Amino acid sequence: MASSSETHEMTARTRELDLLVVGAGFGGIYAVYRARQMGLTVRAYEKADGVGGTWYYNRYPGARCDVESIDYSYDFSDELQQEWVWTEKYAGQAEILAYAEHVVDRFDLGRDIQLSTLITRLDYDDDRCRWNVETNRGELILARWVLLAPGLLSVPKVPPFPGLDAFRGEWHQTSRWPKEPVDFEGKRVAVIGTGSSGIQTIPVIASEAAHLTVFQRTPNFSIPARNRPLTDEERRRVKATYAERRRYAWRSGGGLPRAPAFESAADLEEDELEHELQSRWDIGGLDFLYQIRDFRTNLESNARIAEFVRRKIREVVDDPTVAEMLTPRGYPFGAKRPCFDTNYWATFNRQNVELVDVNASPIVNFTEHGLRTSDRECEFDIIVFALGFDAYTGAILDIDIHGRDGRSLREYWADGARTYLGASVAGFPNLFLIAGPGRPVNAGLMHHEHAVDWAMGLIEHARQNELVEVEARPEAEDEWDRRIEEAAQLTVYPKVKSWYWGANIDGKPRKFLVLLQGFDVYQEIARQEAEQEYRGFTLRTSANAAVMAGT
Ligand code: NA7
Repeated sequence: MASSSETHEMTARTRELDLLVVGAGFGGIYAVYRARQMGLTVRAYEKADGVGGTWYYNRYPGARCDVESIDYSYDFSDELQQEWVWTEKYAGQAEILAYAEHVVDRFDLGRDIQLSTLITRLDYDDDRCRWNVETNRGELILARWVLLAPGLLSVPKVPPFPGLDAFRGEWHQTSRWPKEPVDFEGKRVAVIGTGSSGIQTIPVIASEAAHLTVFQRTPNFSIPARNRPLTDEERRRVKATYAERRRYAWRSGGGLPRAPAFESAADLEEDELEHELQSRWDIGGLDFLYQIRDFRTNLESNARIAEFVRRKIREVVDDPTVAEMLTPRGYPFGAKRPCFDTNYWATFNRQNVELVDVNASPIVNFTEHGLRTSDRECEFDIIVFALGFDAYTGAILDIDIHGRDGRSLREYWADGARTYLGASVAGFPNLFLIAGPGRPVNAGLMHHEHAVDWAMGLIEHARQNELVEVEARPEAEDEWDRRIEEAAQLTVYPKVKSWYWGANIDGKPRKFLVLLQGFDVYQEIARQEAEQEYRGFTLRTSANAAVMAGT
């Protein structure tokens, strides 16, 4: 990491870079590695005082990855994947953060990562074909290329409840958890929100607190993760075949080394379906989620899986009224991101846990000692918000970005995000997006590696052809927009309000934010784009001279 004396010196001067990277999560870390390999001068700017992005911030009790640890890791270095020892099937936050820090140390990337620095503004200089970049520390950086990797789930949804200032107890957001442990022992605690973060943290908090009240708005589908330690034998087997495992993942639709066992649940006999679902339910996690290919496109198939999960809730939860409150209805399984849990449903059998449906009893306001719902007053020592994120666009739009002719990205995206390939935006030359809107659902680090490699391929193309500017064409963007919309309409995703289309944030435009065509399909499109010399881009050799016909 940059030492404080280095940092002080850096603030005193203007810096010139080939590539400026925003963020030092897994995307930003890999970008620094790749850029250095290409001989570019590069520097990543990270607002936190440590690397790791999501895994730096989400330190809440129970935070764990929903992708298996052996797959939620970089593929770019076989030495790295052979050396690193994952201890659990689904790694916890601390272990993933340790992995991120290890990668930075192992490849000596820290000297090109500047911590505790927020990128506040980007201005494209049309004449010089470069970006002028400002930080919150008064630095000015001039960069030929900018790569935005500020995280797709990194801007927390602000608690929208009136009176929070009046509350005299402690309150925390799962996604801004303090480094020091929060002591729940003997405390009256509230958790608001039952998405993935809420579902992970509720069982842990319940086991420590004197009393826990869970405020739920929408019941969620959840699958037991059945996390467990990995054995030496499992690790040995994976390491012996890592290359093959990765190859398989690269070619898959989900970016994971998994093939569904069945095409559809719709045409299986009742007994067979029950047997298959149960056997994978017993393994848990991704084995259950990815067993049937068409669950996100075939409503009949989907309904049978959904009903199986609903029955599981009734089997576990003792009180039928509570079981019914916890049961997701009225939207398909997988239309919101399904959660993986450890003892979530069983937690509601504990004497110290209570469930409140905020649709029946809306939260009216916070008070000095707790909160008031429409029908009662509750007192709490600690309140935990697990309200989700301004996904995909939040962190990008937090930066005041001005492209060609001063065009503001906030204005350009006022009706919803538009990109070409999820990688580039018309009017914002020489700027790449790594994990923003318009890409396939992100299942981990290989998505970041692909996004960075592709951007670097275009930078290399520019270097070889003496291009000063590359910029997505508006028509290519229109076509990409249509593709995203059409792909979404073939699935169950639009059938529920979710962060996949901005519906969790008041005032955010409703527009589908991910490409539901699979990682394999996306890679093929991106490969062809490169092979056809970036037809969707305008390429310029000087500020005003396009080198492609028709531009
Ligand atoms: P999510 O999945 O967006 O979940 C947020 C939860 O908070 C969800 O249950 C929301 O209910 C609830 N919420 C949001 N606003 C309110 C208000 N105003 N009142 C009551 N409840 C509210 O975020 P997570 O952090 O759990 O997970 C996000 C992803 O991060 C996850 O999928 C992983 O990929 C990592 P709603 O469903 O909107 O009714």
